[in-house]
Amino acid sequence: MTRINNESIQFKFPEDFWWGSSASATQTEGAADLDGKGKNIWDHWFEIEANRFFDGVGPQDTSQFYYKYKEDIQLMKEIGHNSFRLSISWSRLFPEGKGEMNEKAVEFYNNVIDALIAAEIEPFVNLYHFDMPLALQETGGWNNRETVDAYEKYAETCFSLFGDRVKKWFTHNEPIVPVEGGYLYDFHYPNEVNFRKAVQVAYHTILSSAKAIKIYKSMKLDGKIGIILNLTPSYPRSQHPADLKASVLCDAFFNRSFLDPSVKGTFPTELVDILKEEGYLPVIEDGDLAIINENTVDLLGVNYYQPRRVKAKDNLPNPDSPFMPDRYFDNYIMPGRKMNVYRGWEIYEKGVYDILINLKENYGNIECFISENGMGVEGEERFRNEDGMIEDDYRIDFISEHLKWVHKALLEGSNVKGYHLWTFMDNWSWSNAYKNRYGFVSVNLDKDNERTVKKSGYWFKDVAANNGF
Ligand code: BGP
Repeated sequence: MTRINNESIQFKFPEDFWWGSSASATQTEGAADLDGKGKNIWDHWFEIEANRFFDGVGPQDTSQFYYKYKEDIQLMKEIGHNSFRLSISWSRLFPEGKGEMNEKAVEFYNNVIDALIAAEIEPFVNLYHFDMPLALQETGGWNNRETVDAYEKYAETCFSLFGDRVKKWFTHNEPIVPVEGGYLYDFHYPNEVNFRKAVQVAYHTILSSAKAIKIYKSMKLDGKIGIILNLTPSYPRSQHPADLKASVLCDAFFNRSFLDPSVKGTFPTELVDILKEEGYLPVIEDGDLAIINENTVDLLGVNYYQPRRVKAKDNLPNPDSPFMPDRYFDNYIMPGRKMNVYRGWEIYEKGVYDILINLKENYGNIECFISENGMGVEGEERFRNEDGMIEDDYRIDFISEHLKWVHKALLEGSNVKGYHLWTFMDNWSWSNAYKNRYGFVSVNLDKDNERTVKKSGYWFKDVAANNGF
């Protein structure tokens, strides 16, 4: 690859910009039942309903980071990473979610963290990425307040084990997704449709985050703690008041529900009013709201894939149907929108800029970074050239078009500190398994998970080396 001539760099980022990628334990580690790891809800769901997973491939068949982490970290270094986000598997560290700790897990995460630091790649560590230990799910998961206590203990353990070396912590990744998937729309275990539980689960997750932040601060470790949220700007179909109202409520349900308590320590009034009026306020204990109010994040990870487009409802909701947020808005299919046809997600690059400017203007310009952004593509093998490299120019285009908007936000004063692609290497995804490939690095499932860097990986190496493109 040719090094970009410095003068030709049009989009220049700060020297200390974080360049890297993100991943999660369940999606990469493998060794799902090895070395004392307990089951989580994914191991369990696959056991009971393998047909819900693409090609019948479950979480034990991931890219085997557990065995190959050394090789992977070398590859990260090779393609210019100065930072990498991973998650700790709660059920690897505490096989039952609480109680006895698994020393093998401590050894594994120590090794990974040390190897990253030795390669000059800063570890960003997330505590929870959709992977509830099964034992805790069996007593209600996030719907049960005792899970918050177990999580506090788990978080504290991680801080004391690894907090001397890890300086960027995250309490949760996309906490609204398990709420939507597990309790509203049937794409995560336990596949319930129950708005009351959804609200309680969301509330307990927010509380757990604030409690973990409180513990972290009390330990006076040298580092920052944040949360990672999937923010989906809600664009109204038109400026008609009914469409505008639909977009405000959609935003309150799907963005501000977690963004406001995490950054401001308060809940959006629009949402609280609805929950009150409809009788769905969660059970809140004395003192909780003060904890949430006083323990907001230092740092916000923004996952951005696609916006939401909404319009006022065409029809009044059926009063007998289960209560759902969707009774306040309909999705709107915008004519001519650009799509990632493989994943069925809209591509709207400016969305990332709108998010960053919103954070600047309405959230105290909180320190943030793009913690996930990426393009899942099916059948990438057809782009492999004679030298064995996948020529994923569409991914280079996707990343650079988003980075241009990040750059514009930066110029306008956004406090954005980095960009992490989802994901480092092709990995297993929640029920889609290996259908869509996202990585800078391809993984050959038929050849002992052999890794080869894609064209985008080499391109990114230059971007990181030049702090721009
Ligand atoms: C985010 C998750 C990731 C990842 C990504 C891509 O929501 O944090 O874990 O999976 O989306 O989505 P998918 O794998 O469903 O295509």
